[in-house]
Amino acid sequence: MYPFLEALKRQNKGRIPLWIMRQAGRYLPEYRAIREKRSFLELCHTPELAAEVTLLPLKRYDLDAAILFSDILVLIEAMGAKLSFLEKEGPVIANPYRGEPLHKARPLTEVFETIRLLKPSLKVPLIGFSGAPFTLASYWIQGRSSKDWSEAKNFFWKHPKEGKRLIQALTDEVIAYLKGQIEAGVDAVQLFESWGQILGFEQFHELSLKPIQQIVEALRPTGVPVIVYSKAAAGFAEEIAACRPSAISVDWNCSLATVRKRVGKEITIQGNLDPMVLYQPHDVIRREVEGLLKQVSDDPAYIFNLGHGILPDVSPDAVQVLVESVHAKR
Ligand code: 1CP
Repeated sequence: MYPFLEALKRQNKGRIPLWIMRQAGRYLPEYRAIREKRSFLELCHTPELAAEVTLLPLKRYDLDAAILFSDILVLIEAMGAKLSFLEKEGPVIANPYRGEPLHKARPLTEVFETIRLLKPSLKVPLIGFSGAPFTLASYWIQGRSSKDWSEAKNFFWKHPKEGKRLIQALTDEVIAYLKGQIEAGVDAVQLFESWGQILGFEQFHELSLKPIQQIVEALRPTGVPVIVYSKAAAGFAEEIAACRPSAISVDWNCSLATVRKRVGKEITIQGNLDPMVLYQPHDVIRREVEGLLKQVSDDPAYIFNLGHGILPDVSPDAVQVLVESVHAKR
């Protein structure tokens, strides 16, 4: 019995399951040591290394799930984007998308191999993932991260036909990619929609929700639970729940109790501690976790997580306090 999977079936009576977005990241000294010798993309593309990095946080902490070490952007790289990661800047694409004909992605066999390597050594469920189509399209068009994503937004206004074609192609690729991960053995998958919040109401429906719904429907026959994380989009909680994923993952600018009232009982909720809490003194971390968990104390359909990825300079000791505080609860 895994509390993480039980919670995804809305019947967890065990302890509150906990995992942390970006749990195998730069806040871990052992991760930084590996990164001194290897580039980030090299880690993503080498199964032995990706598997080793996936396991790092589980060696340190009592976590209830592992998440595959990779990045959402390897899928558009496999479709032809020339991707690199620059030290201070993050992802950069040398050939941003301008409406060219689309090619099928190279199968990401190294990711599937990582999953196969990991499965026998794991004592907890393994989460696979993909970026949601709109977030992937935004990086591909913009070519890098952005505050306003004006290039990406403009593309969809100026070239609606090409925009729709791109989103459909990405939707098909995400489905195939996640099916491949499921065949290789992941126990659940999470969709990351990091930039949906830049869209207006109607475009959010068309470019974010519709493809997410299509992906959820396509994966339903596999029986593997799908978690949808749409950052800064708790305003659309009802609409996301209506896509009928197993779980909705929310960031910190909403209350879990209110979200539960809005989405009803037939869906699992994941979240939503503000990652900044981990910079605070240990007693503040304990207090904030306690306050958060009061809202979900007997909820059989709740998974603890941060509201977004853990930040790179958080102290590993703060994470220990966080894990202990959550598990002290139930
Ligand atoms: O070592 C390094 O310098 C790389 C840092 C790093 C890491 C550890 C990046 C670069 N990506 C990752 C891993 C990663 N990214 C995982 C692995 C599993 C985990 O431990 O959680 C996952 C699931 C992601 C997902 C991801 N990548 C998202 C969605 C979630 C989110 O943060 O909103 C996004 C937007 C990316 C793009 C990306 N990759 C890396 C960075 C710094 C970014 C974000 C850039 C930006 O802010 O726009």
